[in-house]
Amino acid sequence: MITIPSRKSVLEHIIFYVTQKNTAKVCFSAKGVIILIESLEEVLKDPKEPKYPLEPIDPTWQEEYEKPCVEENEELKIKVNPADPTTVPKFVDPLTVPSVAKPMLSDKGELFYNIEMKEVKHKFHKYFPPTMVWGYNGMCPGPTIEVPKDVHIKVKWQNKLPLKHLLPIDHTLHGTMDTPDVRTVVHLHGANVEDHSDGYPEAWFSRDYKFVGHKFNREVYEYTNHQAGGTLWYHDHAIGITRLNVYAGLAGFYLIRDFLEQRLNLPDGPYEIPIMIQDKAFNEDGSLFYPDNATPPVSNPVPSTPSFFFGNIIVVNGKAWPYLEVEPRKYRFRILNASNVRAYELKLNNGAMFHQIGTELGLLQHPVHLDSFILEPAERIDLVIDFSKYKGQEIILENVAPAPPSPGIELIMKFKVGKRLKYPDKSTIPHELMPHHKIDPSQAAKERTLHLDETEDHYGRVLHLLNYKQWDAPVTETPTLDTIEIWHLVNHFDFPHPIHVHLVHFEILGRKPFTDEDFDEYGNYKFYPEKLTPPLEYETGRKDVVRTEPQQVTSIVMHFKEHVGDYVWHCHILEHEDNDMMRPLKVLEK
Ligand SMILES: [Cu+2]
Repeated sequence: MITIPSRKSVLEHIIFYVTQKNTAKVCFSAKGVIILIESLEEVLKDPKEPKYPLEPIDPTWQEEYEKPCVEENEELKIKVNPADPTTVPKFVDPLTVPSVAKPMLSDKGELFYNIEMKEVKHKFHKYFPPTMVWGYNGMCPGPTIEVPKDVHIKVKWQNKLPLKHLLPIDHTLHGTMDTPDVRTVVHLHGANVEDHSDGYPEAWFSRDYKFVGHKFNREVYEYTNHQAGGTLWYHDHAIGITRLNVYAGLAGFYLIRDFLEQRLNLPDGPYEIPIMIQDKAFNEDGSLFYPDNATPPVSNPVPSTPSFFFGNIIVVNGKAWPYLEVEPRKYRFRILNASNVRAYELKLNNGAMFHQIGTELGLLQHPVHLDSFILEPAERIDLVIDFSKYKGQEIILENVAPAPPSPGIELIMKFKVGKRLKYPDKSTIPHELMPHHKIDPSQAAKERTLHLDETEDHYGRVLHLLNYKQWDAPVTETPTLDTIEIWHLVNHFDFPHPIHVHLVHFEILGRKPFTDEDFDEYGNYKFYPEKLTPPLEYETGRKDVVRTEPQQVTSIVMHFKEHVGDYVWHCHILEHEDNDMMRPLKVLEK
């Protein structure tokens, strides 16, 4: 195994080389610049001209962008209480962009990543004391994994965490009674992947694999990346404690780059930035706060998981209410809501438009121009903002979602638009983005009516269920390989739940309020496509999470076309997923 060095003369951006059947090698940069080459030797002898040279074209750029923005203010530091968001100054930390994970290249030409989960101290805010968190490679968010479509990679996810959990464990939830408190398993959210590498909740492992769950089968996960380019993310999925592990920091981006995308001339390199939004809460000493009781509280058991927990501090890429200095040009942002519960409705405060180019799992056919959009937990959107008309202005990315209110929660981050360009902006937002073949719902082999409802558990707490069944009940969703299915998600609650199906990408057919009349004598939903309200314009592409509206049926269609085996589907409100809104999904052989 050798580590491929980055080479300054090709640009520090270049991270690794991919061998493709010895016919050609692909040089793939960390910043999205893909250069085809004949051999590694060729690159080393004759570096290609980089798209973004190290020296800026406009030398005056540096004066504007490299000045310090916020001076240390000792007086302010004393007044800041991390437990009280009203005392926390906004937009004092620059947005950080997670670094790109560096793989090793094996003798067989395979790309191999070794990623360790570690407990580290992290600064969420300039004036907060350091906070103990759990991070992949000790980073919050974890390092971004960038891979070209169809290039096979291997990842060894290693648990190097302490034996005691950072946060209160509820030992009454599924999978928590006879397992070590600190256990992890990594799910690559949005991946078309074999079941052995999907991160099944019961395939968990403790530190150094000392204890493993009954579904554990391997230390090294394999990802073929055989799917369209998209904005995936990896996060913890361990049974019964997913909400705690993700909240503690175990989440990161995974971007699949599509060669078809390169011809589009979208903003790239330093002008393409992933943005992970989370809400967190802190104690006065800067440690992470997570409640130890249910909503409403119970006297026994304690700790009890809450069924909702909203943080009161917005964290973007690991920084509380950061700012980003941008040039007056187009930028591409891939925005992920990695919060446990909170949904956001995002808007720019000066009325500027978002130009959506993609959903979770790929580019749209045509861009969609939006002035706001909702992101439920785990949803992603791929969009371009053009700052060229706003030279010298400050623009706030706002959250206009109505609930639940908290001081400052209406603010996400600030863009400070400079007056000068470092390089001319030659990027475009083409009208034709990516060809898209819709799944034909008339070809569905099966329809399933699946209810989202609640009951009460032994201790009088709310228990959330899918189709009236708990996690441990035998599998009921068993699609056959190479069939199309339509799922009707019937939300009986008075609030939305984001439903995520592993393995497949789906399309939203539409939604419809329901009454008893909508179901036949067997309880099956009577599906009339013409009666549906179509999906919102920003939901029309490939999805892996859908907002199921309260008191409505949300119909989705999907093709189980590549892998068989054990997967899951669940609510992505992590407090619900852990208790007990998750069900097995088993894809059967033809
Ligand atoms: Cu839910």
